[in-house]
Amino acid sequence: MLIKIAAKNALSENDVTDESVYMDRRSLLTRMGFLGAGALLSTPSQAGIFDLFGGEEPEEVALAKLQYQAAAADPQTLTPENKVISHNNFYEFGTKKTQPQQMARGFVTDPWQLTVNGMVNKPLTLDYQQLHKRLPLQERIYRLRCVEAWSMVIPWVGFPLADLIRQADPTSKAKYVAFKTLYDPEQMPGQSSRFMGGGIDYPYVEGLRIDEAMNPLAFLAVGLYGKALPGQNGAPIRLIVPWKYGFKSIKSIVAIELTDKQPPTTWNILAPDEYGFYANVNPAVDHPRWSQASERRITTGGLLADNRIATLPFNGYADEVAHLYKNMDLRKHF
Ligand SMILES: Nc1nc2c(c(=O)[nH]1)N[C@H]1C(S)=C(S)[C@@H](COP(=O)(O)O)O[C@H]1N2
Ligand SMILES: [Mo]
Repeated sequence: MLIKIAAKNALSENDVTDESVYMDRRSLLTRMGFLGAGALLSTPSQAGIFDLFGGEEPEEVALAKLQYQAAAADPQTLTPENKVISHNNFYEFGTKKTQPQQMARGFVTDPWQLTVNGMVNKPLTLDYQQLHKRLPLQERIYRLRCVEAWSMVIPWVGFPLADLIRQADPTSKAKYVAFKTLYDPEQMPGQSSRFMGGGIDYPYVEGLRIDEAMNPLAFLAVGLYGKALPGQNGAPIRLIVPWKYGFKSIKSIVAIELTDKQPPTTWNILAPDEYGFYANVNPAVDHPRWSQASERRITTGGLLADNRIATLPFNGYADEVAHLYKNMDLRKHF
C-alpha cells in the first residue's frame, strides 16, 4: 500500500515525542508487567517505545511509523492525554462523557481472554499477556471522529488487525469480521441498568467487511500515549477504524469471529435510520438530526481552543480506503 506523505502534514519526530507520555514509556511496561525492577533503560529519549516491547524495530516498521505520523496527524496538535482519557463514549460505564473515567476505575482486565474463531483454520485464544506480546507493537497517530461531530488526534499503541486475523488463517468463506465487547454487568453498571446504559442491548457488537478489516489502517490498540489503555478507552484491547465514525471502534473486545454474513452492529440495531453498517465518515451525508459537514476538534483546554473544522471524506483517509467502496452508493450504504 502506498501512503501519500503530504509535506504540509508532516510531523517531525520531535513534535510527536514531545508529549510527557514518552517520558512515561517505562511505566507502560512496568504496569503491563514486562519490565522487572532491574530492567532499566538508559534514558527515556534513547528508548523507543518499540524497544520496550522487546525487540528491534524492523526497518519497514520504522518507515511505516514515520509515514503514518506524517499522513495521519494534523500538524498542530495531538489531543492532550487528559482529554483523551476524560471525555469518552463507553456506555457500559454510563452515557455521560465524564462517567467512564469514574466508573471504569476498578475495571479488571487481567485476566482477559480474546478468542479469534469462526471461519478460520487456526482458532486462537489470547490471554492478557499475549495481547501485548504476540505481535510487534507499533504506534499510530490517528484522528478519531465521533458521529456526534467532535474529534480528537490520538497516539495509539497496538498492531494491525490484519496481522492478528492472518494468524488465525481465515478460510475462503470468511466475508465479514464480527467483534464483541465483554459482557459483565457486575463490572459494567451500564449493562444492568437501562437508564445508565443508554438502552443498548448488551453486549456491544460491531463488524467489518473482511477487506475493511484487512486494510492496513485498521488497528487493534492496547495502549495510548505510550501507556497501557485506560479502562475508559477500552482496555485491554479495542478496535480503531479511523476512517469510520467512532462507534465502529469497539472497546474491551473478547471475541472476534470470521463469518460469511454481515454481522449485527449495536448502533444500527438501536437506530437503523441513523446509523448504518458502514458508518464511513462522510461530510456529504448528514445525520438525520445534525450536519456532518464539520466537527469540533478537541485540542487544548477551554472552549475557545476547541476548533470547528471541516470534516473530510473518510476522515481524511480517502487515499487509503476509498477504493474499498468504489461501486457503492455511500448515501444508501451510510
Ligand atoms: N463497547 C463499546 N465500545 C465503544 C463505545 C461504547 O459505548 N461501548 N462507544 C463508541 C463511540 S460512540 C466512540 S466515539 C468511541 C470513543 O472512544 P474513546 O472514548 O476512546 O475516545 O468508542 C466507541 N466504542
Ligand atoms: Mo461516537
